Parts: sequence; C-alpha cells; structure tokens
Amino acid sequence: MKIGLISDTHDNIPTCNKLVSYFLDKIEVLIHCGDIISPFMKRVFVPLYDKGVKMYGVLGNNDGEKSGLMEILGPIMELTPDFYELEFDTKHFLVVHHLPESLIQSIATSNKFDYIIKGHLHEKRNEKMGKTRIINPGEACGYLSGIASIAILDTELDSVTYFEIPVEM
Ligand SMILES: [Mn+2]
Repeated sequence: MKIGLISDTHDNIPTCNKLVSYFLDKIEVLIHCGDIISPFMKRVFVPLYDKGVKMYGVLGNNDGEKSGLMEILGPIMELTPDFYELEFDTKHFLVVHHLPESLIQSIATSNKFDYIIKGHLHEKRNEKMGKTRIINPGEACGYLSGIASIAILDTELDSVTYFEIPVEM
C-alpha cells in the first residue's frame, strides 16, 4: 500500500496544491503530521478526498484554531489534537506532530510500531531503529529551507520516496 506523508503545510496553498497534485493517483491514504494552520487549507485536500483517499491528521503546536480545523477540515480528514495509532497493511503506525527525541527512541526500541510518522522539525528523516522506521516527510511549506517536500511510503517494500519542489522565499 502506498501512503502519502505530508507535514507542516503552514498555509502555503500554492506550493501545497502542487504537492497534492503529485499525490493524486499515487496514494490510497494520506497522513498529515500537523501544523496545517488555517481551516481554509481544506481546499488543498479536496482533490484527494474526491479521489477517495482516506486522510488522517494530527494537530501541531502551531495549529491555533483547533475547533475550526476540526469543524471545517474534519469532514474530509480525520483529525486529532493528540496522536494516532493506526494500522495499514498489517503494519502498526504511530503518528505524532512532535515528541522529544529520547521518547521517540524509547518508543522505537519498544518494537511496538513498524512506523513512527512525525513532523515539526521541518527536516526530512528516514531512519530505522530496531524494527521501527522513523519518518519525517520534511516541510511542505518550504519556508525554512526553500525546499518543499513530501514523501510516499510503500508498506510492501518498506521504502520511502521523497518528492521536492523549490519554494520562492
Ligand atoms: Mn511547523
């Protein structure tokens, strides 16, 4: 199964529209790791919803209007202010916006999860620790690095492919 990973969209609608177009026809599930920011970001994700992509999102530290996000984006993307434990293709996922690195490592080495999907640091990461692969798709907004990135996880191959585009600063 191919799962789209996106994080830290930070209201960059033009860039996120391009990233979402890349996802179209490639993924069955989308995971958003938080810092969506405004409820009006919903329109970016409607094309995926229309294609039948099941979407899950965890809210981040910069997601201020939590009730608005839940109300407006909620009908097309399942949202939680905390974390998700999900299962796809018999693989166990922990989805968080952020946790201290020591806690990420404790969870990874507990071997409870096949994947920990996280955001927040605006940096790509793809690292296997014990049986757990820790993935950060990087920043979809591109505001810190000038490069907007997303990732596709193939659960069958246990492989992660990044897609990047430059962002005007
Ligand atoms: Mn962020």
